[in-house]
Amino acid sequence: MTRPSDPPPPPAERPDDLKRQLRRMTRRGIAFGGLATLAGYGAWRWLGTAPEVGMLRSPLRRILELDEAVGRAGFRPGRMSRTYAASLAGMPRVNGRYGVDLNLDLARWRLHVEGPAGKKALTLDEVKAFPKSEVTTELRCIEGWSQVVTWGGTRLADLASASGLACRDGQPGGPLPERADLLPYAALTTPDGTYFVGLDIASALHPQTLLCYEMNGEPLTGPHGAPLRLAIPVKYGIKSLKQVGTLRFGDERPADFWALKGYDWYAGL
Ligand SMILES: Nc1nc2c(c(=O)[nH]1)N[C@H]1C(S)=C(S)[C@@H](COP(=O)(O)O)O[C@H]1N2
Ligand SMILES: [Mo]
Repeated sequence: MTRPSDPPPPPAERPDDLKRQLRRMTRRGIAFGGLATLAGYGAWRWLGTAPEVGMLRSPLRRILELDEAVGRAGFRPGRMSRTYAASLAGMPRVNGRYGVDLNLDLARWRLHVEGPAGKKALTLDEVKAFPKSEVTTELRCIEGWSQVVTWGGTRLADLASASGLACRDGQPGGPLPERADLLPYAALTTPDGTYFVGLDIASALHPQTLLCYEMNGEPLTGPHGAPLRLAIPVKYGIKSLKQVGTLRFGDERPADFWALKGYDWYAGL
Protein backbone atom coordinates (compact mmCIF):
# COMPACT_ATOMS: atom_id res chain seq x y z
CA MET A 1 0.00 0.00 0.00
CA THR A 2 1.21 3.47 -0.74
CA ARG A 3 1.22 6.09 1.93
CA PRO A 4 2.40 9.63 1.43
CA SER A 5 4.56 9.55 4.49
CA ASP A 6 5.38 6.43 6.37
CA PRO A 7 7.01 7.03 9.76
CA PRO A 8 10.73 7.53 9.30
CA PRO A 9 12.84 4.55 10.34
CA PRO A 10 14.45 4.59 13.77
CA PRO A 11 17.61 6.69 13.73
CA ALA A 12 20.58 4.61 12.60
CA GLU A 13 21.95 7.21 10.26
CA ARG A 14 25.46 8.09 9.33
CA PRO A 15 26.36 11.80 9.68
CA ASP A 16 26.42 12.34 5.90
CA ASP A 17 22.89 10.92 5.67
CA LEU A 18 21.84 13.48 8.19
CA LYS A 19 23.53 16.26 6.28
CA ARG A 20 21.75 15.23 3.11
CA GLN A 21 18.51 15.17 5.00
CA LEU A 22 19.08 18.67 6.34
CA ARG A 23 19.88 19.94 2.86
CA ARG A 24 16.65 18.39 1.62
CA MET A 25 14.77 20.07 4.42
CA THR A 26 15.80 23.52 3.37
CA ARG A 27 14.07 22.85 0.07
CA ARG A 28 10.94 21.51 1.71
CA GLY A 29 8.38 23.00 4.03
CA ILE A 30 8.53 23.25 7.76
CA ALA A 31 6.16 20.35 8.43
CA PHE A 32 7.92 17.53 6.69
CA GLY A 33 11.33 18.97 7.38
CA GLY A 34 10.28 19.09 11.01
CA LEU A 35 9.37 15.45 10.79
CA ALA A 36 12.80 14.60 9.42
CA THR A 37 14.51 16.57 12.18
CA LEU A 38 12.60 14.81 14.90
CA ALA A 39 13.45 11.44 13.42
CA GLY A 40 17.07 12.39 12.78
CA TYR A 41 17.65 13.37 16.36
CA GLY A 42 16.11 10.32 17.86
CA ALA A 43 12.79 11.74 18.93
CA TRP A 44 10.84 9.03 17.15
CA ARG A 45 10.82 6.92 20.31
CA TRP A 46 9.29 9.80 22.23
CA LEU A 47 6.72 10.41 19.53
CA GLY A 48 5.82 6.75 19.73
CA THR A 49 4.53 7.30 23.25
CA ALA A 50 2.71 10.59 22.62
CA PRO A 51 -1.09 10.50 22.63
CA GLU A 52 -2.76 10.22 19.25
CA VAL A 53 -4.85 13.01 17.79
CA GLY A 54 -6.77 11.68 14.84
CA MET A 55 -4.28 9.50 13.04
CA LEU A 56 -1.27 11.61 13.80
CA ARG A 57 0.52 11.71 17.12
CA SER A 58 0.07 15.12 18.64
CA PRO A 59 3.54 16.72 18.25
CA LEU A 60 3.40 15.98 14.52
CA ARG A 61 -0.11 17.28 14.32
CA ARG A 62 1.04 20.60 15.83
CA ILE A 63 3.81 20.87 13.25
CA LEU A 64 1.34 20.25 10.44
CA GLU A 65 -1.04 22.90 11.79
CA LEU A 66 1.83 25.36 11.94
CA ASP A 67 2.70 24.49 8.36
CA GLU A 68 -0.85 25.12 7.22
CA ALA A 69 -0.79 28.60 8.77
CA VAL A 70 2.62 29.35 7.25
CA GLY A 71 1.52 27.94 3.90
CA ARG A 72 -1.53 30.16 3.73
CA ALA A 73 0.35 33.25 4.82
CA GLY A 74 3.09 32.60 2.26
CA PHE A 75 0.83 31.95 -0.72
CA ARG A 76 0.73 34.66 -3.37
CA PRO A 77 -1.45 33.93 -6.38
CA GLY A 78 1.18 35.53 -8.60
CA ARG A 79 4.06 33.48 -7.25
CA MET A 80 5.27 30.87 -9.69
CA SER A 81 6.55 27.45 -8.81
CA ARG A 82 10.14 27.16 -9.99
CA THR A 83 10.45 25.97 -13.59
CA TYR A 84 13.22 23.90 -15.15
CA ALA A 85 14.63 23.20 -18.61
CA ALA A 86 12.56 20.52 -20.33
CA SER A 87 15.78 18.50 -20.80
CA LEU A 88 15.81 17.89 -17.03
CA ALA A 89 12.39 16.23 -17.06
CA GLY A 90 11.89 12.52 -16.46
CA MET A 91 9.13 10.12 -15.55
CA PRO A 92 8.28 9.89 -11.86
CA ARG A 93 7.59 6.53 -10.28
CA VAL A 94 3.95 5.55 -10.23
CA ASN A 95 2.91 6.59 -6.76
CA GLY A 96 -0.57 6.19 -5.31
CA ARG A 97 -3.27 4.17 -7.03
CA TYR A 98 -6.34 5.07 -5.01
CA GLY A 99 -9.29 5.50 -7.34
CA VAL A 100 -7.22 4.83 -10.47
CA ASP A 101 -9.11 2.27 -12.58
CA LEU A 102 -6.88 0.88 -15.33
CA ASN A 103 -9.94 -0.69 -16.97
CA LEU A 104 -11.87 2.57 -17.18
CA ASP A 105 -13.90 2.83 -20.42
CA LEU A 106 -12.16 5.85 -21.94
CA ALA A 107 -14.80 6.25 -24.67
CA ARG A 108 -17.46 6.83 -22.05
CA TRP A 109 -15.29 9.00 -19.77
CA ARG A 110 -16.37 12.62 -19.26
CA LEU A 111 -15.00 15.46 -17.18
CA HIS A 112 -17.95 16.48 -15.04
CA VAL A 113 -17.73 20.16 -14.11
CA GLU A 114 -20.15 21.25 -11.42
CA GLY A 115 -21.09 24.31 -9.41
CA PRO A 116 -24.10 25.86 -7.70
CA ALA A 117 -25.31 27.17 -11.09
CA GLY A 118 -25.32 23.82 -12.88
CA LYS A 119 -23.33 20.97 -14.43
CA LYS A 120 -21.48 20.26 -17.66
CA ALA A 121 -19.89 17.10 -19.03
CA LEU A 122 -16.87 17.54 -21.33
CA THR A 123 -15.28 14.98 -23.60
CA LEU A 124 -11.49 14.70 -23.67
CA ASP A 125 -11.50 16.41 -27.09
CA GLU A 126 -13.39 19.33 -25.57
CA VAL A 127 -10.77 19.59 -22.82
CA LYS A 128 -8.02 19.43 -25.46
CA ALA A 129 -9.69 22.18 -27.51
CA PHE A 130 -8.37 24.79 -25.06
CA PRO A 131 -4.88 26.21 -25.72
CA LYS A 132 -2.29 23.69 -24.57
CA SER A 133 -0.02 24.86 -21.75
CA GLU A 134 3.28 23.21 -20.92
CA VAL A 135 5.21 23.70 -17.69
CA THR A 136 8.30 21.92 -16.44
CA THR A 137 8.14 21.83 -12.65
CA GLU A 138 9.03 19.57 -9.78
CA LEU A 139 6.54 16.97 -8.56
CA ARG A 140 7.24 16.76 -4.85
CA CYS A 141 5.92 13.88 -2.82
CA ILE A 142 5.73 14.23 0.94
CA GLU A 143 7.45 10.85 1.15
CA GLY A 144 10.61 12.81 0.38
CA TRP A 145 11.30 12.26 -3.33
CA SER A 146 10.79 14.65 -6.20
CA GLN A 147 11.00 14.53 -9.97
CA VAL A 148 11.08 17.25 -12.60
CA VAL A 149 8.23 16.65 -15.08
CA THR A 150 7.00 18.48 -18.16
CA TRP A 151 3.24 18.66 -17.84
CA GLY A 152 1.02 19.33 -20.84
CA GLY A 153 -2.65 20.17 -20.72
CA THR A 154 -5.38 22.73 -20.23
CA ARG A 155 -5.13 25.41 -17.61
CA LEU A 156 -7.76 24.73 -14.99
CA ALA A 157 -8.39 28.50 -14.96
CA ASP A 158 -9.20 28.55 -18.70
CA LEU A 159 -11.69 25.74 -18.38
CA ALA A 160 -13.22 27.25 -15.23
CA SER A 161 -13.64 30.62 -16.91
CA ALA A 162 -15.21 29.15 -20.05
CA SER A 163 -17.60 26.92 -18.11
CA GLY A 164 -18.83 29.74 -15.87
CA LEU A 165 -19.30 27.22 -13.09
CA ALA A 166 -16.57 28.63 -10.84
CA CYS A 167 -18.85 31.63 -10.31
CA ARG A 168 -22.10 31.67 -8.43
CA ASP A 169 -24.06 33.12 -11.34
CA GLY A 170 -22.76 30.50 -13.81
CA GLN A 171 -21.89 33.12 -16.43
CA PRO A 172 -18.76 32.33 -18.45
CA GLY A 173 -15.89 34.68 -19.16
CA GLY A 174 -13.84 37.37 -17.55
CA PRO A 175 -10.65 37.09 -15.51
CA LEU A 176 -11.98 35.00 -12.64
CA PRO A 177 -9.97 36.68 -9.85
CA GLU A 178 -11.90 39.88 -10.57
CA ARG A 179 -15.31 38.25 -10.33
CA ALA A 180 -17.11 39.17 -7.12
CA ASP A 181 -19.10 35.92 -7.14
CA LEU A 182 -16.10 33.62 -7.55
CA LEU A 183 -16.56 30.51 -5.39
CA PRO A 184 -13.82 29.95 -2.77
CA TYR A 185 -13.09 26.23 -3.26
CA ALA A 186 -12.56 23.56 -5.88
CA ALA A 187 -12.80 19.79 -5.37
CA LEU A 188 -11.57 17.03 -7.66
CA THR A 189 -12.48 13.36 -7.42
CA THR A 190 -11.71 10.18 -9.34
CA PRO A 191 -14.63 8.70 -11.34
CA ASP A 192 -15.29 6.18 -8.55
CA GLY A 193 -15.04 8.86 -5.84
CA THR A 194 -12.51 6.97 -3.74
CA TYR A 195 -9.71 9.56 -4.07
CA PHE A 196 -10.53 13.22 -3.70
CA VAL A 197 -8.68 16.47 -3.12
CA GLY A 198 -9.80 19.90 -1.94
CA LEU A 199 -8.19 23.12 -3.16
CA ASP A 200 -8.46 26.78 -2.26
CA ILE A 201 -9.60 28.62 -5.39
CA ALA A 202 -6.42 30.73 -5.70
CA SER A 203 -4.30 27.58 -6.02
CA ALA A 204 -6.81 25.90 -8.35
CA LEU A 205 -6.75 28.90 -10.70
CA HIS A 206 -2.98 29.36 -10.49
CA PRO A 207 -1.56 29.64 -14.03
CA GLN A 208 0.64 26.56 -13.51
CA THR A 209 -2.29 24.40 -12.40
CA LEU A 210 -3.08 22.13 -15.36
CA LEU A 211 -5.56 19.42 -16.26
CA CYS A 212 -2.99 17.22 -18.00
CA TYR A 213 -3.30 14.77 -20.84
CA GLU A 214 0.48 14.64 -21.44
CA MET A 215 3.58 14.02 -19.35
CA ASN A 216 7.01 14.73 -20.90
CA GLY A 217 5.43 15.17 -24.33
CA GLU A 218 3.83 11.71 -24.31
CA PRO A 219 0.17 10.84 -23.87
CA LEU A 220 -0.69 10.27 -20.22
CA THR A 221 -0.50 6.57 -19.28
CA GLY A 222 -3.09 4.69 -17.22
CA PRO A 223 -1.05 4.41 -14.00
CA HIS A 224 -0.23 8.14 -14.19
CA GLY A 225 -3.92 9.00 -14.44
CA ALA A 226 -5.24 8.72 -18.01
CA PRO A 227 -7.22 10.19 -19.54
CA LEU A 228 -6.80 13.37 -17.44
CA ARG A 229 -4.94 14.25 -14.25
CA LEU A 230 -4.26 17.34 -12.24
CA ALA A 231 -0.79 18.87 -11.97
CA ILE A 232 -0.64 21.53 -9.28
CA PRO A 233 3.02 22.42 -8.66
CA VAL A 234 2.23 24.90 -5.86
CA LYS A 235 1.17 21.89 -3.76
CA TYR A 236 2.69 18.61 -2.64
CA GLY A 237 2.05 15.62 -4.93
CA ILE A 238 -0.90 14.34 -2.88
CA LYS A 239 -3.02 17.08 -4.50
CA SER A 240 -2.11 16.17 -8.11
CA LEU A 241 -5.08 13.85 -8.49
CA LYS A 242 -4.81 11.18 -11.17
CA GLN A 243 -7.80 10.16 -13.31
CA VAL A 244 -10.05 13.15 -12.74
CA GLY A 245 -13.77 12.40 -12.94
CA THR A 246 -15.34 15.48 -11.39
CA LEU A 247 -14.27 19.08 -10.85
CA ARG A 248 -16.67 20.85 -8.51
CA PHE A 249 -16.66 24.48 -7.37
CA GLY A 250 -18.34 25.45 -4.12
CA ASP A 251 -18.64 27.39 -0.90
CA GLU A 252 -17.64 24.66 1.52
CA ARG A 253 -14.07 23.57 2.11
CA PRO A 254 -14.02 20.17 0.37
CA ALA A 255 -13.07 16.95 2.09
CA ASP A 256 -9.61 15.73 1.16
CA PHE A 257 -8.42 12.11 1.17
CA TRP A 258 -5.16 12.66 3.05
CA ALA A 259 -6.43 15.54 5.20
CA LEU A 260 -9.05 13.13 6.60
CA LYS A 261 -6.15 10.92 7.66
CA GLY A 262 -4.49 13.79 9.52
CA TYR A 263 -2.28 15.44 6.91
CA ASP A 264 -2.25 19.15 6.19
CA TRP A 265 -5.34 20.12 4.14
CA TYR A 266 -3.53 22.99 2.46
CA ALA A 267 -0.33 21.01 1.59
CA GLY A 268 1.25 24.09 0.01
CA LEU A 269 4.82 24.42 -1.15
N1 LIG B 1 -6.18 9.05 -7.99
C1 LIG B 1 -5.04 9.21 -7.30
N2 LIG B 1 -4.26 10.28 -7.55
C2 LIG B 1 -3.11 10.47 -6.88
C3 LIG B 1 -2.70 9.56 -5.87
C4 LIG B 1 -3.55 8.45 -5.60
O1 LIG B 1 -3.29 7.59 -4.73
N3 LIG B 1 -4.70 8.30 -6.36
N4 LIG B 1 -1.51 9.78 -5.19
C5 LIG B 1 -0.93 11.14 -5.22
C6 LIG B 1 0.46 11.18 -4.80
S1 LIG B 1 0.77 10.92 -3.15
C7 LIG B 1 1.49 11.53 -5.66
S2 LIG B 1 3.07 11.82 -5.11
C8 LIG B 1 1.24 11.67 -7.10
C9 LIG B 1 2.21 10.77 -7.88
O2 LIG B 1 1.98 10.87 -9.27
P1 LIG B 1 2.67 9.83 -10.23
O3 LIG B 1 2.14 8.46 -9.91
O4 LIG B 1 2.35 10.27 -11.62
O5 LIG B 1 4.16 9.90 -9.94
O6 LIG B 1 -0.08 11.31 -7.46
C10 LIG B 1 -1.06 11.81 -6.58
N5 LIG B 1 -2.36 11.56 -7.16
MO1 LIG C 1 2.91 11.66 -2.81
